[in-house]
Amino acid sequence: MCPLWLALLATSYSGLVLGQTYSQDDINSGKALQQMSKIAYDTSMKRLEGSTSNCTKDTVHVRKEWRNIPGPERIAYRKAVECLMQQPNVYQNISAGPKSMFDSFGVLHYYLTPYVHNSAYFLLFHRLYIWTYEQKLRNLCGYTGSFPYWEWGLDAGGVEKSPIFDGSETSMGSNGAKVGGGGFGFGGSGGGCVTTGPFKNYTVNFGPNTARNPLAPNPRCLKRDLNTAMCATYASLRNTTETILQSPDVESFQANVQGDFRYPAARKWAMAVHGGGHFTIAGDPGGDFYFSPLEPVFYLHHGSIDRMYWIWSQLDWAKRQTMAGTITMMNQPRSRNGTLDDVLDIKPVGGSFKFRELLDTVGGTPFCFVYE
Ligand SMILES: *[C@@H]1O[C@H](CO)[C@@H](O)[C@H](O)[C@H]1NC(C)=O
Ligand SMILES: *[C@@H]1O[C@H](CO)[C@@H](O)[C@H](O)[C@H]1NC(C)=O
Ligand SMILES: *[C@@H]1O[C@H](CO)[C@@H](O)[C@H](O)[C@H]1NC(C)=O
Ligand SMILES: *[C@@H]1O[C@H](CO)[C@@H](O)[C@H](O)[C@H]1NC(C)=O
Ligand SMILES: *[C@@H]1O[C@H](CO)[C@@H](O)[C@H](O)[C@H]1NC(C)=O
Ligand SMILES: [Cu+2]
Repeated sequence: MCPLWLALLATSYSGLVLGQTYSQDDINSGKALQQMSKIAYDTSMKRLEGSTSNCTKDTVHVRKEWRNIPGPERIAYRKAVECLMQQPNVYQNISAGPKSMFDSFGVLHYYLTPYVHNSAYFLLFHRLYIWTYEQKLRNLCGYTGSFPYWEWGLDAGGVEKSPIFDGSETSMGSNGAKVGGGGFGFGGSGGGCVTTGPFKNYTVNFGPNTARNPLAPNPRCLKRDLNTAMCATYASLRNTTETILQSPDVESFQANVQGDFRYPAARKWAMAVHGGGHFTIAGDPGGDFYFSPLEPVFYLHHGSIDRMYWIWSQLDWAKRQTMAGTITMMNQPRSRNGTLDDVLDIKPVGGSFKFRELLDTVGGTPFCFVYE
């Protein structure tokens, strides 16, 4: 005999999370996501009450959606990114292509791509990666505001109008100039160089991945090909919410987030929120699997992936501190399973940590942040 609540817990169909049910309307509108985010926030804060580290309720950083950050703070964030583009590159002896600390993050991602996508390390690597970037903005460039994320679903009605891409002073720059016939999948509305506002003058220094020497100098403009259909079809509020609700364990969660076709249940997500967000920006280097971090909005996009992971894990924190999968992309070449005792070393860009240390965003070693 199985008590009803246990049966409910064991069921993982849409709309039900730990006994909480959400209507389809609340899922589609983002209300359910907001409520789950609140539960996650409260769960993390509660853990901080017993904190023995220097991460406390007073020191914890709250990451925010771009449009919930005041204009002057968004400008300060963008200026800090421009500052990072002026700081010294830490891979000085590999090639003349990379020129700045901002570029160093692109080099690191290029090196690690075959191990940190569709593998055991995807979620925790990207968590450490964007956090390290945040630390550089703070420590090298004096940024003191909130670290932003991009809730894609808020732009499903028109990415060009997004406060992230509207080309205003408080945005991250505009769409690319309209060019004919380009675009991935449905075809975007730009495709050329960013025309207005921040990052209009940013020079992408190396790449693409298809170049004979991808790290060699190749100065060019930043191109974007904003794609509202991509956003609405794969990264809607409903997609984000149901991905969280329909993933009972980390293996299915990471498969659903990435649309990993090795998993039959993950196939319906197709491009999924991860690819959906990337290809909503698209262009060059935004659409480049290896060099997408040279697109400044990459970090807002992966902020949202990390927020999803944070919400998902807080919803059943006791059971969701696990790792699944092998240590190569799509298990090619075949490799062993990853473990939480594996070490993630991102020197010289950042530090070296056991994956286990990266599970808790309020653990204090190294992380101390939550999302709202
Ligand atoms: C906590 O302490 C460590 C080392 O003692 C330091 O690196 C880190 O920045 C501190 N974190 C916070 C949130 O103060
Ligand atoms: C670059 O320098 C680093 C640190 O000095 C060294 O570990 C690495 O082997 C060098 N790489 C090349 C290609 O020379
Ligand atoms: C880009 O550079 C030009 C020439 O230096 C300058 O006039 C313009 O203000 C810059 N635009 C932006 C958005 O920074
Ligand atoms: C993703 O969201 C869109 C818009 O709400 C919806 O049409 C689509 O069916 C969703 N995808 C999946 C796999 O549920
Ligand atoms: C690797 O993990 C899978 C499940 O994720 C498991 O079935 C398999 O036994 C593990 N392999 C080893 C060698 O532990
Ligand atoms: Cu990546």
